[in-house]
Amino acid sequence: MTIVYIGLGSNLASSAESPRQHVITAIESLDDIQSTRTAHISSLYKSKPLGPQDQGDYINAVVQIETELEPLELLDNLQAIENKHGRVRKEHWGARTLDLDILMYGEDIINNERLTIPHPEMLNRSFVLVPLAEINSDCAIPGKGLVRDLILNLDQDGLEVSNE
Ligand code: ROI
Repeated sequence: MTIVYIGLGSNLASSAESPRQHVITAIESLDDIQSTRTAHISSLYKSKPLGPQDQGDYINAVVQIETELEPLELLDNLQAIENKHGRVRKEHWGARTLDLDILMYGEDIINNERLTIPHPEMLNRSFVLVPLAEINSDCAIPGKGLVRDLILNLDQDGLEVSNE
């Protein structure tokens, strides 16, 4: 059993669901993955887009799961959930209906064509580290340090809990 952290993000509605609804139903889908259970769910956060500004605000969250799946098996399951939510891969750093990222997989450091873990961008992203610290205040990123220390250096402009 491995403890894994998943980052979720959405800023695009589909015909069926708002960004908030995409994140909520994705969290439900995580618990349906084989040999996997959900342990902790952060609040939903509203965040300003990182990258191109001609896109809407994001809803972000982080979930801690426990899984028996190998990293690439887990990735396959996450991509199936993204596809179910109508995820279309087009513009790099553009709007998306649903993004599911494996942030950390236990203490593992993984570098292959499909996965870089710990997620290379998470250190710079308050919309990842703040929800992560909410569900594990002692969380350490392999090779990088404590999440609560890393947060001190980050701009948290426009990040707010949004449970409306
Ligand atoms: N910006 C925010 N605020 N939240 C995200 O989840 C997010 N995801 C992305 C890019 C386009 C980099 N910007 C984001 O992939």
